[in-house]
Amino acid sequence: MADVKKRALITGITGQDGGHLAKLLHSKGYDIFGIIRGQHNTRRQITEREFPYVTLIEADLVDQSSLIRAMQIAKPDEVYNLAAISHVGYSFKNPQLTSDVTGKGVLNMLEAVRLTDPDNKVRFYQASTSEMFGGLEYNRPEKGYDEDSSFHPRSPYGVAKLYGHWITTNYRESYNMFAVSGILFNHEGDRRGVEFVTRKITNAVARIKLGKQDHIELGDLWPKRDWGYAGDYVEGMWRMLQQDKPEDFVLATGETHSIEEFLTLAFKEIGIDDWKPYVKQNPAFMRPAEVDLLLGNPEKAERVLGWKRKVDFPGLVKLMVQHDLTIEETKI
Ligand code: NAP
Ligand code: G4F
Repeated sequence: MADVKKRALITGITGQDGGHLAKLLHSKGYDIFGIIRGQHNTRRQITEREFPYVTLIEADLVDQSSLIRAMQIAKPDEVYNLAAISHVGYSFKNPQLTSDVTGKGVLNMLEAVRLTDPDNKVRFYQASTSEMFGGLEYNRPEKGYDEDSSFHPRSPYGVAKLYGHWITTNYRESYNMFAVSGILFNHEGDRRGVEFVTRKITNAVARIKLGKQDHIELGDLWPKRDWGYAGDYVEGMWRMLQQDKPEDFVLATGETHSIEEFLTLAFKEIGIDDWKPYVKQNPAFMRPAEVDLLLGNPEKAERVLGWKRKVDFPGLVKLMVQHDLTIEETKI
């Protein structure tokens, strides 16, 4: 008998991780469904063009009836809940919306799964985040944050994600669902939005090299992040849903670097050793509360999932700068 194709439903298909995950699942032969929101979504056309094999379903994380409909259409084996208001700075300006989408939206999706899957056949992935840990001021693990570290979120985004994290655990324990959270540290790449600091830098560096821009304005440069490549991280998400039992996992590189270090490598890539004349600090990009340092311990994911990041920090910066140079060279 021929193998039956697996079916996956991805929320956040138009985002960075949604794109990487769609490619990965397509390479594994899945039938893929993606949730797209809004009647005038500017990313719809580009998504349809890039991923002709994805069936788009109109739905919104704040509208549970739309999520139930999406489940009925997709009939998925696996649900990847990647949709969120994901920008930490934005979440301070829109805290209630962030709470509704990034927090309560997870409950809406879990309920949609529970109501349409009485036999608990569906496997559910929740996109949790290292932002829930809050940084060294509150939490000082020796080898980096792991699955047992305590939480102390420092933004409306982090607080909303913590709700999503615990409600996923609660549905697993209450209803025996295969529902897991991946606690992912920062992951970047050529699909990263320009509103995030790494892509903002690599895009500006490319434009400076081509004479299209003369400086970049940034907020604080001292925070440190554990930065990996998004393409590596979606592989970890998929592996979490292939396990025999539902468990949460940290995905991280185990290294941490400051924004200054990122700037140094990015400018070196275009032959500039001293980036300081090209960078201005602007308080508009600073946050009311900052996470000083994030460092993850991926030991459990490496041991149980056999997952390991492939792209290292210099490789990530290079990949992003080179990609932006190519894009900017062909733009008018
Ligand atoms: P992203 O690029 O910002 O994508 C977010 C996605 O959510 C977009 O597709 C967006 O769709 C969708 N969305 C927003 N509001 C929605 C709503 N009300 N209903 C349905 N869809 C909605 O984020 P990402 O970097 O791919 O991250 C994926 C997930 O992982 C997010 O939950 C993020 O919080 C989490 N995470 C990310 C990282 C990281 O470093 N990237 C680390 C840890 C956790 P539109 O096109 O309509 O805006
Ligand atoms: O690139 P960021 O906006 O990412 P942040 O805040 O670490 O959040 C990302 O990673 C989380 C995982 O830890 C995800 F959950 C979340 O969804 C998102 O993907 O900022 C990184 C650092 C911060 O300390 C910020 O204050 O860069 C600092 N920064 C300095 N200047 C800036 C800027 N951040 C942005 N976005 N823009 C600036 O101009």
